[in-house]
Amino acid sequence: MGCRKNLARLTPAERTAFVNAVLALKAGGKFDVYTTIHARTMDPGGVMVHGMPLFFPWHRQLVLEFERDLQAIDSSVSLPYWDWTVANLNPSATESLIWRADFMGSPGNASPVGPVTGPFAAWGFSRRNFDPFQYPGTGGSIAAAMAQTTYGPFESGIEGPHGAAHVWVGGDMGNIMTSPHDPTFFLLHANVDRIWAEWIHTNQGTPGFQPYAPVSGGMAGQNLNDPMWPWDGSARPVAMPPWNSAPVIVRPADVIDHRALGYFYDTIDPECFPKLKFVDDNKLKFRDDKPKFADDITLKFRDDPTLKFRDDKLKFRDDKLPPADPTLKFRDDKPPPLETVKQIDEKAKAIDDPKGKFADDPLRPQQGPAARPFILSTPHHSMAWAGMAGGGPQAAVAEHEAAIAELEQLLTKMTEAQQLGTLGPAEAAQLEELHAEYQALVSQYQAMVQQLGVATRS
Ligand SMILES: [Cu+2]
Repeated sequence: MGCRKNLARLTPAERTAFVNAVLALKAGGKFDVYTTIHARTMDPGGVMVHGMPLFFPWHRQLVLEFERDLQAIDSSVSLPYWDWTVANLNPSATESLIWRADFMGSPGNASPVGPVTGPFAAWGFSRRNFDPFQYPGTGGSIAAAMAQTTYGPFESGIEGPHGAAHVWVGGDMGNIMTSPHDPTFFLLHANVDRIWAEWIHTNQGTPGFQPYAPVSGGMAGQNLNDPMWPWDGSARPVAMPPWNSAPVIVRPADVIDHRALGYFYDTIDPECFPKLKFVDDNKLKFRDDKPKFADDITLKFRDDPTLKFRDDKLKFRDDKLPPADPTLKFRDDKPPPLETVKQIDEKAKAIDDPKGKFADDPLRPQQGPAARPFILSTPHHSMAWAGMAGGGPQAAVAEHEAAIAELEQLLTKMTEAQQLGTLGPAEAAQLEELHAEYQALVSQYQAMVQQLGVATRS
């Protein structure tokens, strides 16, 4: 099981592990069998895997066997893929990430072809003397092929650009008889394989979609359930050790689902996506009541395709609006209306006064419970207002007004905390009590204002 990554995303350790496994496979004598199998498909009477439907499934099985051979050497290794439609340079564009001295090695170093330098220089294969900052391209052709919805046009639309990439690397890679000599073959074909996987991934929900064709009635050996040499139990046209001695039957139908084969691609498979959502999700809080940005780490959102920002529960509501009120409002609904208050206190400020204090304004001193704990006694307010308070009715009104304002701030903060899920059970119970207290206080206040003969709006 493993993720096949774009070679440009390999870590240095992954790059080294891959190269070392390939070198070990070569040293153990099992590498060159892949060149032999590939060349033997060109024998008279051999299985036709180029320019034919089998192109995708046959090469999928070949490349998978190669990857499994590498994993037998180092289980951490997965086959990288080479997207040859882009340059694959480092971020400063000073270095190729594929033709590195510690990866695929250099282009051919003499014209027309010659031995390459790098980990595989001693292998004796050749490459064209291409510019490592250039690349085969043909991305447009691939997009056109990906837009096809039937297998035939899709297959031929991809095989063409694939062949162009072979020829662009040149040397051994430019010839079907020799191309797997160069390990780049497997990176190129991992990309071909990814493209087939993505095409299936894109279309598999469409009724009638066929990830492979022909299903039946096609040329012998090319149908969905026809075994593919050398995984067909035969020695036709030649015996191909080790597969002819312990035959494993592999048909196109057996390799349609790459996920069932135990590998994944970093472009489409969730197994390859980063699991981390927030770099620091232990400390991270979305709160605005006490911003301390100087102490906070920089918030980073990783490019995680599974990341979702849900907002179906979070609501910014004035909790005193009717529940059905769909209009989002940030309002100070402190009763009574401003005109009424002004008759009592000329310094009262309008609702949208820019100098007004907001509970969460980081530039102003905290006015909420953290700075000035609110202490309220309902019995005191319920009995004290009618002339019993020291300053008479006017003072009682002012006292109520101050108490209501303070209680509103506290309620707002606690309600926000509740919506954020940071309110404890004891505080939640207190919130309930405070709501009741608030409503009682407002009723008293409104009755008081009416009894004092002050005009009010409805
Ligand atoms: Cu081939």
